[in-house]
Amino acid sequence: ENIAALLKIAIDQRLVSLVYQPIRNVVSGRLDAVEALMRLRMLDGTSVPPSLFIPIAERTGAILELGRWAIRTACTELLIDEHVPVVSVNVSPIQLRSPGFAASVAAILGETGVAGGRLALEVTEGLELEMHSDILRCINDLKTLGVRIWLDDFGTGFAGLSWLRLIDFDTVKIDRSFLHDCNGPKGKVMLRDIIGLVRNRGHKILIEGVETEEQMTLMRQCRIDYVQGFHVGRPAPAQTFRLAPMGDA
Ligand code: G
Ligand code: G
Ligand code: MN
Ligand code: NA
Repeated sequence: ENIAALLKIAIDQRLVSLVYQPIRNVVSGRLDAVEALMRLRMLDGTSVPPSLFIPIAERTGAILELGRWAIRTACTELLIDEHVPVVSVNVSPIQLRSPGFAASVAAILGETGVAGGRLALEVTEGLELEMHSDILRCINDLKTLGVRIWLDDFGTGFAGLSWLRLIDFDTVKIDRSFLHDCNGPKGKVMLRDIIGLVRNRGHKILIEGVETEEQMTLMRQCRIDYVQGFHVGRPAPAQTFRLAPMGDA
């Protein structure tokens, strides 16, 4: 279809870009990281949401080239600035399963001179019902480079718990639905149970979708490590974060 065709020319035609959303350390108050989010423009200027084009890119295989482009772009347009401590980039399980992915990340880090520890890759369980040994090997290779591995959208898929058993994630991002559904007492218990589960396994916890000061207070009470959401900041182009040291933003 027409998006599949668009994805083939998207990089050359500069139809894809990255925006970055800040991540705040709850204790220090500093912006310790930003998440890179891909944007796609059609030829007429209208934009296609990732929820629409990422699944198509995964189906056609275009995700492999787009994924390498995203990591290289995050390194060259943002991580070259020492003010930005860490950038996280979303990766699809298809990338982790593809031969040579870890080597391509090593090559990008080498070319750009960015230390591996400043790159985080967010992996989503997605539709993957089982953990392939290829994925585990790839993640181990990435960890050898110093790259951080985060689990994204925790609590929304089928396989989250088994992934947690198999992989030593640096940080687990708890899906925003748990925060947004926690107005009633049942929802709060559920959120606290999930926080306990993740914390007892020794992972740092990031809660997504923090939109209000009340939610921020709850995050402090729950001793959450990192927050992300409209209350901290909306996704914005790279130059927004390059103007000032991030701690002051
Ligand atoms: O910011 P936004 O609503 O547009 O992002 C929606 C979802 O699209 C994100 O949760 C993320 O999982 C996915 N996404 C955004 N950028 C990328 C990317 O570069 N690669 C992959 N695989 N997924 C992405
Ligand atoms: O990778 P991930 O699925 O986490 O993608 C983040 C998505 O969540 C982006 O599409 C972004 O626009 C969206 N988002 C970020 N902060 C908030 C927020 O505070 N509230 C809501 N509803 N969505 C958010
Ligand atoms: Mn993400
Ligand atoms: Na997420």
